[in-house]
Amino acid sequence: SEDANLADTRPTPPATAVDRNLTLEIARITERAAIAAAGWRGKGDEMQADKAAVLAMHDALNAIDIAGRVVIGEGRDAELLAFEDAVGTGTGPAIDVAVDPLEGVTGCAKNVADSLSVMAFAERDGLMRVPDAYMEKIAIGRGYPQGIVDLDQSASDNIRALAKAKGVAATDIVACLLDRPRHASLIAELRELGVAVKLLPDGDIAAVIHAANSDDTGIDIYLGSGGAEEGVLAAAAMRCMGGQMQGRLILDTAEKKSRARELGIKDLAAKFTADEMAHGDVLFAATGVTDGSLLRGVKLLPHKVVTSSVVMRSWSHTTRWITAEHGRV
Ligand code: VTB
Ligand code: MG
Ligand code: MG
Repeated sequence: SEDANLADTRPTPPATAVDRNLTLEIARITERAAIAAAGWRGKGDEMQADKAAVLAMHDALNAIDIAGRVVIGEGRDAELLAFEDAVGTGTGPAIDVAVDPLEGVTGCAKNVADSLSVMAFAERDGLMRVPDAYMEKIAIGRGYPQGIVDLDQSASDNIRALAKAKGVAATDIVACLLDRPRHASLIAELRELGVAVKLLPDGDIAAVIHAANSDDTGIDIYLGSGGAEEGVLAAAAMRCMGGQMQGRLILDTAEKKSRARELGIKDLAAKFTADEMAHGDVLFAATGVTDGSLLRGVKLLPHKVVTSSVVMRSWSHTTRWITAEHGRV
């Protein structure tokens, strides 16, 4: 029978939905930032690489017709793309913007895998505001009963539940997490169960996307803590892909707690679903800076520059992989 979704018999999106043509604009922006950062690959200078990406993203973003507002940005005191900054030309739809112009600055400076330029667009008030803190995260792909993994369960219980739902042994599960000393006991617990632990030097937005695409990547679950802002960006991607994700802020200082309250977070110990972190219609885009497991890095050739990007939209659940050739004139 004909797939209703492919036959395009879907209802018209609500008026509040993000203009779908912005999917090309958002990809253009991450392309620009990635190209700018590419010149800094392997130069050992994280700051300059990040600065180049921020500037390029800022300029590209300000050229498009949106009344944008930075919700996830470069911090409160940043010169460019700071929290609450107005972005875009100011005419056009009201859009809340999340940016990480160079996600994985270390990977870029060292010219190793998975440095990306990342951005999300949402309807006004569609993105959660978070303090500069870590977030405990868990993510799996679609097709599982709601709530089979949960941050309130032990890692072992989560793995057992996932393995059972997949109809495999816990030893067949591949779990991915950031390679950090703070994860030592979590890693030990997973290895005790015989889980295949995949340790990443950096980049947990890509890791969450991998967990959502487990058929392709072989990664069944993402676990552990990483940046809270990366958590919101990953939630935007997850909304487009349709898996399950939870995040819980790690507010281990009085300052982080009071900042969270200032940002309107009432229950400081709350777990947030992907939908709570990024709601309504959202767009997500990433362009590879260095060659990685998610995307090819920018190719700087004499006559052209080649970029590889992914752009997704939650309303339609579309994922587009875009290879772009930018002619050098
Ligand atoms: C996290 C993670 C990011 O950097 O922010 C991490 O979310 C920093 O963690 O994806 P540490 O403070 O433990 O180094 C990334 O891996 C890359 O920006
Ligand atoms: Mg950044
Ligand atoms: Mg980052």
